[in-house]
Amino acid sequence: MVLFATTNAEKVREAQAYLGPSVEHLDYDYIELQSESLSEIATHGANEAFHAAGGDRPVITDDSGIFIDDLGGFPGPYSSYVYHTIGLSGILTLLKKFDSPRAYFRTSIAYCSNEQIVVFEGSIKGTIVDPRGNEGFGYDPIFEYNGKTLAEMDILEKNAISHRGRALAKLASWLENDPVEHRGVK
Ligand code: ITT
Repeated sequence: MVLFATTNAEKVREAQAYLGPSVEHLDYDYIELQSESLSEIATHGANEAFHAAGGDRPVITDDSGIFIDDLGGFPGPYSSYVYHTIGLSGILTLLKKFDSPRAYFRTSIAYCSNEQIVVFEGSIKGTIVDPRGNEGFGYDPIFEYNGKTLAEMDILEKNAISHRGRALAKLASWLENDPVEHRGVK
């Protein structure tokens, strides 16, 4: 059993689609470190959430961001703030003069137990387009990969190619090879 500390239930759905029901949602809002590194933010959050949850069950956190090349990587680690302020339409306005702006998503998943903290990363390159699709969440409608936005993919399709799916794949294979502590997680 692994606790997934996040305020975002959609992330948990994606992790459960990958790792199964042994991933349990811990609705916990950890203090986000002011950092440009997703991995540092996730690690700090995992450590905090692990102790807040009692310190007897492994905890994962996921810090993700979208990095737009023409905007120098903005919003990157500030993706949540930007999503809740200017939103998708604000991003599209900023990108008006650019033709097929390229971007990538990145996820850092931090796993914290009483023995260790390990980070797993994944990324995906794509293009920013006008919104399409009703699946997914966040920036999915404006992020196109291979002709489809992430919001035009079901959860399994998205997991197969996404930043989070790639990080989850690394976590899954690490859990499979890891001893005692995690047996039964996957
Ligand atoms: P927690 O920090 O509580 O886990 P959050 O939603 O704030 O939840 P992030 O800071 O990692 O998570 O997310 C930054 C922003 O990027 C936020 O607006 C998300 O909706 C968005 N986002 C994260 N993963 C995404 C994905 O797979 N597809 C589209 N948008 C995503």
